[in-house]
Amino acid sequence: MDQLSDLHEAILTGDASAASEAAGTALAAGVTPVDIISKGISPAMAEVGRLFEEGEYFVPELLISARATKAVFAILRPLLVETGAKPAGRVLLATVEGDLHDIGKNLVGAMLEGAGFEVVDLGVDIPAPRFVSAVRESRPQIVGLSALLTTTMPAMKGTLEALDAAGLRSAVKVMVGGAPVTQRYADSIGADGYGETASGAVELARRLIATQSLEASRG
Ligand code: B12
Repeated sequence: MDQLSDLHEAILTGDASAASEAAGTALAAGVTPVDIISKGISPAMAEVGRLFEEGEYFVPELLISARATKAVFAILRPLLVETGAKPAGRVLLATVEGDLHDIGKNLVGAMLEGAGFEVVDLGVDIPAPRFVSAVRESRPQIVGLSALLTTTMPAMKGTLEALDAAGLRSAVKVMVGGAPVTQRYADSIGADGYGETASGAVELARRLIATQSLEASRG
């Protein structure tokens, strides 16, 4: 999409004001907030990740690119939530304990909001007991866990166990994601679903809500 090439460039160079301006221009040209996220921000951040892996980018570049995406989110968020329609469901979303990566999680949250879900974002480095208390408070249908480090993936299992021990496991569907996470890992820890991308997360959330309604109607 041509209107998004300036946004792509601005995120890659970490220019927050150029990114905001490019997002504004794209919106004025009729590009939807959801397309700005899925076709603009998401591939740009994937590219930033690739450049980092290849040793072309270092931590400062990553951080300024992340800051540029946050500036765009600040513009998009009110547009994503202003539909006023009945929410498609409530999702409690967070990065697990020990892990500070939030770019992917934020993209997932923004895409879910764009698809009409209500998102309760707990943030990063969230220990299992916080998930338990937040599930009690917010009563979500879905809990979404993000992990970007192989060392923090076990915290996903720990969170599932804590929900189970608190008697809450059957009250929620749990979906997991993040670069090192796989369907196989999700299955091995007993998660209800795995999403590889932010748009995949939306499909998955819809499917999990449908399964949950079906289970509820069967008693
Ligand atoms: C950006 C980044 C950082 C930034 C994070 C900034 C931020 N605010 O998030 C900073 C510089 C802070 C950082 C720090 C560290 N990082 Co880092 N980081 C990355 C990097 C380059 C990109 C991650 C990213 O944002 N990708 C873009 C997003 C869009 O993709 P994503 O997160 O995968 O999310 C998508 C999907 O996975 C999915 N998804 C994500 N979450 C969820 C959740 C659900 C429910 C669902 C359904 C889907 C889903 O949807 C998203 C959108 O499509 C990766 C390398 C890489 N290519 O992944 C390394 C990487 C993850 N980091 C790594 C490391 C080692 C670290 C540090 C330990 C470095 C250090 N020595 O200090 C610290 C750890 C800090 C901590 N405790 O967490 C390693 C992990 C290695 C491993 N095997 O565990 C990687 C792989 C780099 C590498 N090759 O060495 N990092």
